Amino acid sequence: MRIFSGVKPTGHPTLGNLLGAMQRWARIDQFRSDDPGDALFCVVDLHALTVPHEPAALRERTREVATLLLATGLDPERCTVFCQSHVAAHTRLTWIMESVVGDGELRRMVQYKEKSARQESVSTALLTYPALMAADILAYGAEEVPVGDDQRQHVELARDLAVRFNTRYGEVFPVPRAVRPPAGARVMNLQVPTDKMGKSDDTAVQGIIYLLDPPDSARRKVMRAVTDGGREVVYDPEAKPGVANLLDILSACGDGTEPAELATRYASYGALKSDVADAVVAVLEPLQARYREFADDPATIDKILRAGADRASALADPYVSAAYDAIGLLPPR
Ligand code: AQP
Repeated sequence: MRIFSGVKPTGHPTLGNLLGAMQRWARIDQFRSDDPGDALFCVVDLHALTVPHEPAALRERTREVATLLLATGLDPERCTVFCQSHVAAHTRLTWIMESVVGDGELRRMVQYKEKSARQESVSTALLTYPALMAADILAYGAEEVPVGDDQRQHVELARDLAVRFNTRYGEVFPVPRAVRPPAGARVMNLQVPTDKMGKSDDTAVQGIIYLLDPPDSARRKVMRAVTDGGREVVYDPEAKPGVANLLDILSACGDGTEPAELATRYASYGALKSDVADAVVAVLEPLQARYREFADDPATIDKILRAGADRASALADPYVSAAYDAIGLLPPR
């Protein structure tokens, strides 16, 4: 079974990225086989070009995200950690994916609608982003894609494209499926609990916990989280999105006890917030300590990314060659 997932260096990674995806990737890595080619985790830097960006900031964020991936506990001996732009297979396969996806399908993607509505001028790359994401997944023949809820629609499209390609041109790609975490699949902004906690969101930043926030600041953000009317602690995401978000965070940071079960343990919002703050700080502190160790050793990060890209290329090239062949492109002789 092969697993692939990625994170965009579009901002400082957040608690949402950790609980919805990165923390889970590190656990998968610990429990799986010893073949490092079975699980691939990628800094998807090409995806960061779909929105306006500063080149110097992109380079910095790419390094930060790669370092954080290792700090979560991903072991480069047991999985493959690399940068998307270092592996040519992603862009080579994107063109093939663009030839099988309809423009209507791309325009229907929720993330495209939301992000294009916020921008004055929209790049073609923002529209074709899901074709690149399908290529990211299919280039490795990945079967499982562990993601947060916001990426499920894109994985569904990758699934459709795999089936369509295989039906039209012959079996090349395994059909992937999205895998969601049991808790923390959609961490919401602490100030606007109806909005996702997003790393590229520059509004309501007091509601976003960044993974490298000083613990005191993270604690303050939790204690100031918007809660809902009434006083009763119940898990009701519709009627009480603020409280439900805190319970989800507590569940994902802790031992996975169901949020509804956790709710029964609290008689006040204050006690709940205080436990959520403790739980968040308990997750962030060791992560930040490991981050600092890796950040002090950039040569090791470079070496890990280089080895990861070499391994990833070797795994992807046969799928890309098979797709080029199946679709009728003459192989070089
Ligand atoms: N709030 C979240 N809750 C749970 N999971 C989340 N993820 C992202 N936000 C949350 C998951 O983290 C993985 C990497 O995310 P990404 O880098 O692809 O996307 P992002 O952080 O959503 O990216 P942006 O650029 O910052 O966009 P916005 O501003 O829309 O948030 C994915 O598995 C994702 O599901």
